[in-house]
Amino acid sequence: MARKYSGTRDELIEISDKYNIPLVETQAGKSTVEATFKHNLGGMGITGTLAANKVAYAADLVIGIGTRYTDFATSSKTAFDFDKTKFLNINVNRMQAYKLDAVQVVADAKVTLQHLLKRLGDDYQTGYGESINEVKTEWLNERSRLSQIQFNREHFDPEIKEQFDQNILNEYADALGTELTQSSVVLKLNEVVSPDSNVITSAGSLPGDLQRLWNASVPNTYHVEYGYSCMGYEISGALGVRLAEPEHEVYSFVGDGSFLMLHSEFITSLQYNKKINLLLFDNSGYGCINNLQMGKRSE
Ligand SMILES: Cc1ncc(C[n+]2csc(CCOP(=O)(O)OP(=O)(O)O)c2C)c(N)n1
Repeated sequence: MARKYSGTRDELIEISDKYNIPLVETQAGKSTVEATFKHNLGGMGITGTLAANKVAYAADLVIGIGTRYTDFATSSKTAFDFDKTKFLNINVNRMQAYKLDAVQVVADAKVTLQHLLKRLGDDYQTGYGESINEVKTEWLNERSRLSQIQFNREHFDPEIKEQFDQNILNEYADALGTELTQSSVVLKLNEVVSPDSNVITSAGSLPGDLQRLWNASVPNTYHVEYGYSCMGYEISGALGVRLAEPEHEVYSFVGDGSFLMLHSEFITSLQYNKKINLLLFDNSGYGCINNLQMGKRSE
């Protein structure tokens, strides 16, 4: 599990390649290593990928690099098999290093990985064998299935079952004036947005969908505020990202709820001629909150 601030891309690739270790990503760590790297299995935890969660549960050792092990990343501590899994945490923050009763290394991630690489020698290999490639292929097939899902007005089978009947779904499509599913749109955008663009989001259903679906093929191009998951960060944050990296396009993924809550930096960006691209996903409500309510059988 990795985060990106100490610039560990090269060491992560080297250690993963040499010893056949799968890499999984937290929200803040996503895109430290490009998604195209063969052992990068993508997002970890409740909003993560099938592949990342499978290897995490199978692991006998998890090396947590810079991670805070938040509830999303650990699926509220159900993502690991605590009977067998041990943890080695590398973190500059001692409190975070203590988590999950780990062996603690309070140090910079890059320097620690460089030491580990020297000390592990040339003989060691994990027992994952071909299974890393197999779970990655399985997940990429599932991802491609999600990209193909098309709404239909007769017998649509939604991913979240038994909540809306066909009449309600049709009404919803009519009210919104679209039949596109959010995951298919995210995946299409991943094909057409130039890979060196920065993508940014923070609240609602989009951070989860992006952590699972977005494949960043250029390192450090994924910027998601999921510490507080603060609605309204999407547009103000996009302007900040544009100011910090003016040579790259920035695409802000924003839900209609977040957009209504705070969009004034949209005007600032126009005033100062700092271009940001807004992708507004209008599902006419607080979709993720509605989802939680339905999950608890609330009307
Ligand atoms: C400032 C703030 N207030 C409240 C919340 C709690 N909250 C999280 S997501 C959400 C609804 C987001 O709705 P929308 O932006 O339309 O996204 P959707 O879930 O529909 O994708 C709310 C109220 C929050 N994260 N931040």
